[in-house]
Amino acid sequence: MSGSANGPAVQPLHQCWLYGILDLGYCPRENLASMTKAMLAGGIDILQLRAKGYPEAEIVAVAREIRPLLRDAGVPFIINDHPAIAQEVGADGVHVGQDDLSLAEVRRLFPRGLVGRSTHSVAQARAGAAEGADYLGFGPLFATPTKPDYTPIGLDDIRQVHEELSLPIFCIGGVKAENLPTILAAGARRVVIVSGILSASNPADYAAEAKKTLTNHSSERPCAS
Ligand code: TZP
Ligand code: MG
Repeated sequence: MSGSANGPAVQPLHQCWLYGILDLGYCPRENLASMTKAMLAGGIDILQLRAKGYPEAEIVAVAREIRPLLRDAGVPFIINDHPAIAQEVGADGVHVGQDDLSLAEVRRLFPRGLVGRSTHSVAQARAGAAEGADYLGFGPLFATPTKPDYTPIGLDDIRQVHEELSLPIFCIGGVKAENLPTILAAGARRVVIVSGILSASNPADYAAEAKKTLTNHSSERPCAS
């Protein structure tokens, strides 16, 4: 655990393998707290609130509802797209895409937390690392209804991006418990799973299965980043 600008210790990024996203497109408002608890019970290491198209006041309300659950679990809480909301609710980090603010602008609005950047190519990943992101998303590996307008990049660049860059990289897009071994064999170390967990009949069990695969893999390769 490491200290956070916003209170008690949270798990450091280098110990985060399974990144869960609480995407409001998959989870009705009344189930958000129970879904968060299920994700935590399943062992997710870091959680993002993604609320595309929601009014800012609603995102703040949801963030305030789930914030204590994550703090109690020592799991970093990331807000998608909105550094000012991350600052307002005392989140541990913010995640931005290629078309969002520059890292400098994000850090001006949200000075002390983690900043993640979505990347869709090796060149974008290099740029994200160079501009000082704390971690990267890399994908979508496969076509996914969660982010339908993006061309999948496949598995071929995963090894290269990990060889070149030393910050934590979370592979994303169509990652499921079932294809995780293939993705890890292609060089991935960390992943984001959205619909796989949120649409599972038992989200906690689903996350736990993925987490087990990830931790077994990382313990077999302890020196890799
Ligand atoms: N960024 C790239 S792919 C993606 C995001 C947010 C969605 C991944 O969702 P899923 O359901 O795990 O494919
Ligand atoms: Mg964005």
